[in-house]
Amino acid sequence: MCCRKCCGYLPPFSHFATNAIHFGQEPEQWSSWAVVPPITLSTTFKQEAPGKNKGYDYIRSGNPTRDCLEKAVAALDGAKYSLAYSSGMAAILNICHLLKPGDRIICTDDVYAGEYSTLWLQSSFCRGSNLPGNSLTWSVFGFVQLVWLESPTNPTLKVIDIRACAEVAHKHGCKDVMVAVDNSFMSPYFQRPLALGADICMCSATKYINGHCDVLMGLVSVNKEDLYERLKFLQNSLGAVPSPFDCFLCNRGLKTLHIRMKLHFHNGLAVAKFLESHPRVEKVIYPGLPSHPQYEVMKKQCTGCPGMVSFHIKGNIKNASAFLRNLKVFTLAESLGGFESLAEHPATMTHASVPEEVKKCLGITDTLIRLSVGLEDEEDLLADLGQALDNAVSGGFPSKNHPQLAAFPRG
Ligand code: P1T
Repeated sequence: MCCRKCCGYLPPFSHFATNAIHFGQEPEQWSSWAVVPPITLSTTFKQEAPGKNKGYDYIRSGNPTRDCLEKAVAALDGAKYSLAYSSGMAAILNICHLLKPGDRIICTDDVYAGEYSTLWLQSSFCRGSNLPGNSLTWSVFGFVQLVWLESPTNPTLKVIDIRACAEVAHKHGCKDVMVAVDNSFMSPYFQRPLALGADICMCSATKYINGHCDVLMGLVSVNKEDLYERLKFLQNSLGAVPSPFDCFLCNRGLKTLHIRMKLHFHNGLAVAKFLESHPRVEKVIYPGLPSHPQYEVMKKQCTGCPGMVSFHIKGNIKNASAFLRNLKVFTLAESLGGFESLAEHPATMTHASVPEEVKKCLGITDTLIRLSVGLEDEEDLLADLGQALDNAVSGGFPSKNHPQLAAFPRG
């Protein structure tokens, strides 16, 4: 595997896009001087003598295509090290393996359902947006080894004050407490958790980082050498590593992250404002709107907002369902962060496995709809939402002629 000392890489550039495009991608590292990093499919690498290799020995331990991606991601996260995994969930499981039996995790209550089920066995969940100001929570910090934050939360988009949480955790927590932030919704373009005091930045690269809904991947960035060494050992020994082809695709997606995020923000804000002024919408949740309860925290710790907009439609589950079935530009599907607009119903889709009483407490009701606003033209997105809202509340049903909608029975 690469020792990171032998390659003569330049230090990171001072601006985001230049790092995304160039850092770790130097053509001189390949014998061909290829400008686009090649996909190295070989699972094994010839050794000069037993134990003497050119930086790589076996694909699970290290791979040149994965190395290129990890270097660029580290530069974007403002980290010394980054590690890639076969999914966001695999990245989370690797982080959990840093713990010993009996160690405790404290976790924000509103997280992606997969994380909810992975972490709940050993976690205390608490209201994330209250964490720093809650004296009861401060005493809880004294018993935890891992503080798990997701900001904004999925799907109700609560914003957590990362710096305040990290300060409290490091002051009141155990000696080796680790603060980890799931940065999947923001991407490093809008939020850098390590600079805000977190120890671990985790991302489902399946979302904005890859951005094309064609790769499943997780990423973890850290600055502390010992944490990196432990995670590197686990990455290899647990073996949940991405394929070279997926690394190539994700690295390609990364090159346009800055442009995509700007347009996601533009379209997300336009959609949020449109919904907020629409008579058939009960409530809009978008951290980039002044009406969001943690708008000030958002402005303090982020440089923008992604295309994630949640809202409550007026009425009941029938109206939510009719709205979703009437959409033509937005596709009714799980996941987020791709170039195409998606819409979903968290209560029955992404968060269906969360217990009913927890969903109720978090506000994941039958009328909650989550949008991942993509990169299409703003006018088409607003027109689509407008017609679907009209049809949803008047009880209208989709035209059978539309191919996407024909798949859904009238119910
Ligand atoms: O799907 P995967 O790459 O394993 O990532 C899991 C994950 C982790 N963290 C957050 C905040 C997530 O939203 C996810 C996956 N979420 C969805 C698939 C979804 O539709 O919400």
